[in-house]
Amino acid sequence: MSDFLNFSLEGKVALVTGASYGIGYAIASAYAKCGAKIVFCDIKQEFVDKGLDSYKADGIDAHGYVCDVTNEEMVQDMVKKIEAEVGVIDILVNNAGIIKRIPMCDMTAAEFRQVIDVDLNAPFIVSKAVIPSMIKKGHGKIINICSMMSELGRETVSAYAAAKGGLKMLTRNICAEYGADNIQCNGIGPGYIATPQTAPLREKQADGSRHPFDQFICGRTPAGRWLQAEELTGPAVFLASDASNAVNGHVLYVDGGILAYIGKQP
Ligand code: NAP
Ligand code: GCO
Repeated sequence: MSDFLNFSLEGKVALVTGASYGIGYAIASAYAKCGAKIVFCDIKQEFVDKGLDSYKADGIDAHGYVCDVTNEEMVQDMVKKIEAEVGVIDILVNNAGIIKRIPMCDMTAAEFRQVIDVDLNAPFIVSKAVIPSMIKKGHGKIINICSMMSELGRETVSAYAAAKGGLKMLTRNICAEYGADNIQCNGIGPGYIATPQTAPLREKQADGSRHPFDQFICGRTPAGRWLQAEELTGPAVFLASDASNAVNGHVLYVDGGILAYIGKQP
């Protein structure tokens, strides 16, 4: 079969950062089902162990490493270990991320920097650690998990929007710098996904009613619902496979149509 229709990840080594659960876990699990060897990292051994148990329960033989992706020395050491113990990384998904929902004038500079550090500096650090071996190998795929906030602002997420907007441009710049080395760097821009990160936005109110933000987002999504992490996996497999070798510097929004929709009329 020609590469143009090759969606297989057979034999590829995929590193997904922050993939003990949530979106990263869904993407890594899908990659395993498509034949990839799965590697993931998390900050604490307890989360890595929990992640390994989850992958095992799903029949996936994953490799887990403790690594704070904002720490360049830890990242460089982790990549060296992965190359020695699993193999050269063919696919990197910069998924690890945090958010702080604080009105900008109430947010400290330290809080702002912490979000930028995980959501923007870390994708730079991890990409920089894996690109040299991808160049030697003659190919590589980097997928950055962007956001609706790569395109839109909203109250209380100034640091997150700044980071995710920057991540969109880092995606384009890696494309520009390393496209000639047969490295494709693209983004996935999820809409609103039901994960631990958005749980506070979906909590039932004291009177049992739906969270106002839950109602707001369902009104802004043409499908009228939150998306599931598993709905990101098809696009993630496409961008990790040879079928997307001519796609570079693109952010694929998997948002149920939010960016195309002004919102439900009253
Ligand atoms: P999540 O449930 O909060 O999971 C985030 C993961 O990142 C956790 O495993 C977390 O590990 C890990 N992590 C955080 N900081 C880290 C660090 N310094 N080093 C290593 N790992 C770290 O989030 P999610 O909803 O799955 O989101 C995953 C990605 O998608 C994020 O980049 C997020 O911004 C993005 N996104 C989410 C949505 C959504 O609606 N959920 C939409 C668009 C984009 P710990 O458990 O140890 O903290
Ligand atoms: C928020 C949400 C969003 C989602 C996602 C949307 O507080 O608005 O957490 O930021 O996480 O990034 O694409």
